Amino acid sequence: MKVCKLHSLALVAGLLVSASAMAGGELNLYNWSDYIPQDLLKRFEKETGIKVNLDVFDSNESLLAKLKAGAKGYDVVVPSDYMVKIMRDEGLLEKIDVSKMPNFKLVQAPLNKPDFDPQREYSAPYMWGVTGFTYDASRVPGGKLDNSWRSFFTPPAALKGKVVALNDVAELYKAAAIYLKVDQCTEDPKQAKRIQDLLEAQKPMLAMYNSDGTIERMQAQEVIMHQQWNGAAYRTRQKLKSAVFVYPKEGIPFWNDNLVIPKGAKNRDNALKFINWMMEPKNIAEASNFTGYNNAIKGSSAYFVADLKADPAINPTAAMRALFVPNKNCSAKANALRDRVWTKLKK
Ligand code: SPD
Repeated sequence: MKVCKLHSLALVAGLLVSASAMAGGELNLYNWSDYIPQDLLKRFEKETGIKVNLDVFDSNESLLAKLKAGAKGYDVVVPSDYMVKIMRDEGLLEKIDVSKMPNFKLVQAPLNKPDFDPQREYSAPYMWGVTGFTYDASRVPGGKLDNSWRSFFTPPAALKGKVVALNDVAELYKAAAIYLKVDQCTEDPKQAKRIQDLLEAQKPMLAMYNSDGTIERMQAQEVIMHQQWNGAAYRTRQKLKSAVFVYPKEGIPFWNDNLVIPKGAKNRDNALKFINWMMEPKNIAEASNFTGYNNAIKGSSAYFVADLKADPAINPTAAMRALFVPNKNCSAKANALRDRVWTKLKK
């Protein structure tokens, strides 16, 4: 009887919660996997009465393909820098004048006026970070690898089948281009062929191409080396103390991800509310503490946990910054060369 009473109380409470969540309507968020904490979304729901539905993707290209195929259900999606421009040019985004939002004053330079959206008409900053690779020092010959893309593209023979590359054409092609000192937007078929040859030669060393589950795969010691984003590397190191994240000396891919509203989103007002809410220092800091990446919001670092504050990728030195290679929007010719390399590689 007591159990029954408690049960019905819980049911009533549950109904009340979902009724109040429904009162503010819904928000359909399409984000990278493992890229926002559930607790933060719960707090947004509690504070606004807006129910959040989360769906996930694993690359900018799959996000683009989904939207181009006509997916209509999303209110906020999270493309990287170059992809904001592509989506904008393809007419896939709502103009939302982020620079006029109340919290925009907190966005720090240079991400208040990025090349891909200089007036911040379409996008708000989410996380920023870099791409390198992590290895397990306890399992590589000699306990140390050179801090060069060479270690990743031509790993020691002992690592055969224990290396993973991101399943991301933009990331892998760009890293190879940096290593070979080729422009990431090369229009020269000979240079693209050099990239192709490098990636084809690396392929037999790989266990797979996969951008999801990188942290778990490393922590479980299923593999020894993984191309990774710095936040994933930070989280890997929390459980695998022998994990070392490499900032390659030839150049460090730099990116930033953004919140945008796809054209025709049904819950536009809720999406605008969410985007402005995410620019609150405390809120975006909670996302940083979970993901392990920095963000562009002034005052948020005061809420960072100590480990995150101490991470070199969060406060890069001038020497590290000098090695950052931001994403570029390449010509159609360059993209066609790159896509041909990828299609051949994945056959
Ligand atoms: N877990 C997803 C993390 C996404 C990090 N940003 C991706 C940038 C791609 N260039």
